[in-house]
Formats: sequence, structure tokens, C-alpha cells
Amino acid sequence: MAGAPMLQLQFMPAAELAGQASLGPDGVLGAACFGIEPPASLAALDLPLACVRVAPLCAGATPPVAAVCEVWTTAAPLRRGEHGRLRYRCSEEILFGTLSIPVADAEPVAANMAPAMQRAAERAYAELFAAVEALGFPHLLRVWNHVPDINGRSAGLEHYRLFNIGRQDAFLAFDRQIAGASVPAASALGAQDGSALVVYCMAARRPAAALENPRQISAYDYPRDYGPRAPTFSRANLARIDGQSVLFISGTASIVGHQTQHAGDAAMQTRETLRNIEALLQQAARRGAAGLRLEHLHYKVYVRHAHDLPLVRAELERAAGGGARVLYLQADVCRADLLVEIEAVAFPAEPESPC
Ligand code: 3EB
Repeated sequence: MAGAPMLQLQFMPAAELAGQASLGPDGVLGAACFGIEPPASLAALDLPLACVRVAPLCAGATPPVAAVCEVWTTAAPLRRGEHGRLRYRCSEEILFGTLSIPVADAEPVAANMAPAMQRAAERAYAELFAAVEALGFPHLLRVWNHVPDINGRSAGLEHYRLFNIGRQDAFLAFDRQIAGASVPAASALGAQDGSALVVYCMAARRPAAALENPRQISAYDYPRDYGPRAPTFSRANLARIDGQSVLFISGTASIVGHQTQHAGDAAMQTRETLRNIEALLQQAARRGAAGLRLEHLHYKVYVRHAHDLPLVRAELERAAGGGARVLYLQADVCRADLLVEIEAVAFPAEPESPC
């Protein structure tokens, strides 16, 4: 539709976002910056900006790119604000928000002696739910989670597993479903020597539809082998925002059923991951988002070992073509045997109108 306030996603060097007058910051709904140190000029903008201590992998870039951004823009009128620790911007229909919770001083939500990481996760989600409910955007569509030292352990449990306990407790405390169509899409990755849990999200006034992958057991039904509480996320979410269909594909890995496939082989893990993403595109097609192919997607690719980048990139380019928009990042993935995780966003075409 001509003139519709379309939601868009762009990847760019941080310096470009900091310097690009045409982008706003007025037209920017929100952004995430991936780098060991975001440029001060960016941090100074009055913008909800998730600062994630994850290194970009921009092979061959001269000069080397120190920080890259994921930038969400819309032509819809925006409001901005803060609610507790959540910084946000919102249009009439969608809210982008971010918050950062220092793990060590996370206060318990309930009177409990849980390890700091579990408390931080429960705090983060409790503050997120309180904010989006108060602001009138109660439907969480998509959440990105960056957990410091995600594969490290405290109190005998991996930090990712502690994170899962705290996240699920917050869902339960806010009377939210922990399975089914209202569960948000998500990614959960590590962050380098950071001390804070960084969460950013998209939330909406109206509900969207979660999708699951028939090749995989729903994450919220994982058996206890992966931790005392299952992860609370859906495989994808299909929403309509500001006159635009948006498909959020969660962080996706080389998992079939509930088991990791191809341990130790980054190329084969990438292929299996792309098969899972294709299965999600088929599910989306059955819900009306027809015609989506791998080459149409925007990707973020998290590679555990930077030296696997050429293998991973070759597989993605073989499947999605050399022209796909891709942000490669070096990050730890939530299972120790996973070498790569890929998330994606697509903007399905509108159904043909009869006139
Ligand atoms: C998986 O499929 C891989 O805990 O929010 C992917 C996306 C993964 C989101 C999360 C975890 C999460 O289980 C890991």
C-alpha cells in the first residue's frame, strides 16, 4: 500500500547510524549495537539502543568495523519514553524496548535465594512485563536475550539453564502462558565478559500468532535433560504491524526433535539450521505468508568460533544466494555443542488486491 508506515530492518556500521541524518533518529524505532564498545556518539542519542558485547565478523572490511547495528525504522509517528529501566519508542501499534540488568545486584522478585543469573532473568522479564502492560503493548512478539557467560556455571547449573528458570518464573508470576500461540519468538546468546543481562524486544497492542516447527519439539516441551525448566519461546511469530506483515524467526539451530545434530561440524550444522528455517517458512505459508524463500530474509548469524565463519558463510550463500542481507556475529550459543545459531526476519508480500 503506497504511503503505508512500513516497518523496516537495516544492518549498518554503528558510525553510519550515529551520523545518518536521513534515518532520524526520528524514523528509528529502536536499534541494537553489537561491538565491544559502542561509539559514544551513538550512546548519546535519545534512542532505545541495546548495547550488546558481541563482536561483529566483517571479514575483509577496511577499515575494520568495530561495531554494527540492527536498526528498526518506520515512517509511523513515534513516541519515546522510559518505564522503570525499560527505554522504548513506540508507534500506534508497535513498541521497541530495551533494558539491561546488572547480574550481580539483581534483587530477588520473590523472597528467594536463587543464584544471581536466575534472579536477573526473573527481574528482567518482570520489569519488561510490567512496562509493556502499563504502556498498553501487552503482547510480546519477539525478544532478544544476551546472557553473560551463557555456558558458564553457578550453583551447579549452566547460566542458560538458570536464565530459563528465572524467565519462566516471571511468565508464571504475570499469569502468562508458557506454551502455545502467545509465547514470543526469541533468541538467547552469550555476551563477552559483560556483567549485565541485556534484553530487547518488540511488543504490540494486538496479539500475533506463534508458529512451531514440525521438525522440532517445541522448546517449551523440551525434556528435563536440558535443564529443570524448559525455555519459554516459540519458533517464530507472524504479526501485522503498521500495515505490514512481519515474520520473526527465532534463533534456530541444528536441532531435530530435541537433539543437537552434527556435533563438531559447523557446515553441516548450518545446513540443518537452514532446513529448520525452510520448515518455518512452510508453516508461515500455511498462515497466509506465501512465497517467502530463503533469499528474501534478513539474517543474523551467530558463530561460536570466528574461524568457522568461511564455512558457515559458504553454506548460507549457497542456500540463500550471495545477495541476502546478513549480519555475522561471534557469540556463544546456549548449548555447548551448538556452533551456530541463525535468526531471521521476513516481510511477506501483501496478498494481491482484486482491483
Ligand atoms: C534451541 O532451538 C536453540 O532460550 O530464548 C534458540 C532461540 C535457542 C531462543 C531461548 C534458545 C532460545 O533450543 C537455542
